[in-house]
Amino acid sequence: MADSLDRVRNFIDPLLEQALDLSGDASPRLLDAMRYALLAPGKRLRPALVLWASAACGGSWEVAAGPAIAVEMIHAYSLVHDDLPAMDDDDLRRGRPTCHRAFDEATAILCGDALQALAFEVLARSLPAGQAGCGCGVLARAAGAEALVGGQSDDLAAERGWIADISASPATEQIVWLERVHRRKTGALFLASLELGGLAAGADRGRMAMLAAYGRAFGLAFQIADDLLDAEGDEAAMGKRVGKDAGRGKLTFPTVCGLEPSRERGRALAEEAAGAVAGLGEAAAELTGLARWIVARDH
Ligand code: GRG
Repeated sequence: MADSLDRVRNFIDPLLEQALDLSGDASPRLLDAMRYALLAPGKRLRPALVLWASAACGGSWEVAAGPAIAVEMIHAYSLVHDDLPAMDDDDLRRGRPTCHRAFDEATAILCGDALQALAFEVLARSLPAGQAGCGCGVLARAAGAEALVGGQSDDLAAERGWIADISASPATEQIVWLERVHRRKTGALFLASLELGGLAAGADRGRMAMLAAYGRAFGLAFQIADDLLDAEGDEAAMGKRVGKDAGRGKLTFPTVCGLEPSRERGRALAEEAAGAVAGLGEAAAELTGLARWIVARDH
């Protein structure tokens, strides 16, 4: 899987760089921050999902490239804003100082704003008009109040005591709450990656349904693995602070369900994701491999 992800990175990173080749009207400091955040060494999971979903439905990487870039821009913006002092207040991301540490807080806010807007500009011009409109709708929904931003807002509300203390509820209710937050905060952008890949390939309804079922299971598997890595992972390998969740008494899958049951659930979800795209045959081999890798990774 490492080689496959390297191939995606080698394909997508020059295109991300090109997409930041903006006119002289863009502020130089803002542009530097956008480059810093977007080109930082991430795993490029979301572009990989767009490209591999498209390929699994007979599409080409070239046609799916615009949506793949757009999703990574939304992801990069969300990380920059999540790291801000008003949110998670982190100083390390992707092995480097966070954007507001490397630049300043105002520039980091503007950098996120500009990456978000650019994502839609890139997506709008990368596909034929009908598909582009549909793609912008898919991405906007995944990035908005009902998904990424809404999930983040509920997560903060629980952490800061703005809503009733969830940790006082029975474990079954805590799990429902956790899944609802993460389906929106983390899962929605993964699901949108699968949908955009299918859209770029002109996939029929049956294939779109397979990709969506994969995306839903993958998103939750990813989050459980991310929680486990925060509990047990290595800071150098992760390129970000670990142990933050426990330090803040934050509700996570391992704290509610325990380490081993969480690991088992992650593995079961990875198999569910693999099973969802089994009907696409060998063309979905990368998607299957990624689902299994995501719960076995160390970063
Ligand atoms: C601030 C609007 C707004 C949303 C924030 C994405 C997010 C919502 C918060 C990020 C906090 C976090 C660490 C969530 C866990 C899941 C996650 C998105 C991890 C990072 O994704 P990876 O592992 O990162 O794909 P790389 O750096 O490899 O791209």
